[in-house]
Amino acid sequence: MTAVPMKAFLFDVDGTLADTERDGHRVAFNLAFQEAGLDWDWGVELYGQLLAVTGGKERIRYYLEHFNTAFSAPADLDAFIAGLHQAKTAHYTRLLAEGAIPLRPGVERLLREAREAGLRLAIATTTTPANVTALIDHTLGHEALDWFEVIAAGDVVPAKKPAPDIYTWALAKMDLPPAACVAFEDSANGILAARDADLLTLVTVNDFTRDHDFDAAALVVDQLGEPGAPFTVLAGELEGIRHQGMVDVELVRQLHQQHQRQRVA
Ligand code: XBP
Ligand code: MG
Repeated sequence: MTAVPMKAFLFDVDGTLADTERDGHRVAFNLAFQEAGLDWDWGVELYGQLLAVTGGKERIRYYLEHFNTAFSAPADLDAFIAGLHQAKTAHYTRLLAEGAIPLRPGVERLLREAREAGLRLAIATTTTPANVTALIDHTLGHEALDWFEVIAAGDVVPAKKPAPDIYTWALAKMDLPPAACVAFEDSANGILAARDADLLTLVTVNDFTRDHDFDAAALVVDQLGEPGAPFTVLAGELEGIRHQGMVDVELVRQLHQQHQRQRVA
């Protein structure tokens, strides 16, 4: 087996590019429920539990099956959920347009560095495609959508994370082997998906995911870091790796090389 050079970064969206869940998705779900005359209210703690299931439509169904079993569901439950979810997406994209959610520290820096270094970029997320477009549009600007050669999102694969399918789909579109790529994730479901797609993965945790199991991650940090605002390493080895307290292309390249050497050995 020969070592493969690093060619691309694949990014999760929610929790990784931006902290979208608590003040974005959760709020949008609640607005959609209110609008539909439902008295459902997803507080922060309940929402943390509901995040066990990826995908908004799947999350609503999970809520009904496990947290609101008394609700008498309409005959066409699929259509009912789809309607609620459509309204939720409209609220969510409006919140993003209002500038409610910034990118996480270090995200724009790393994306720009990766582009300068000639790395290819992609997105692999379970969220709805319109949400990805809105996030990029209202943070990096519309042209930045072209930075990503593949945006793999939503229902493009039926099995959402923790299934590896969204990553496998993106890799096939890019015509790249997993060994040439590095994934960025924030959650247990995300790392399982990336691991089962054979991807080396870096994790940035957030308040909802801090206690998740990240055994499969090459490195777990609290954030990507910025000059003068370094990351804290939560798990993983940086021994023998030169770094400046930030996840930058050089740090990721060294981790990738280390991983390649272990694989080839
Ligand atoms: C996170 C998700 C998404 C969002 C909601 O995805 O599970 O379902 O919470 O978005 P990731 P939708 O971290 O993979 O980006 O309502 O559009 O599904
Ligand atoms: Mg995520």
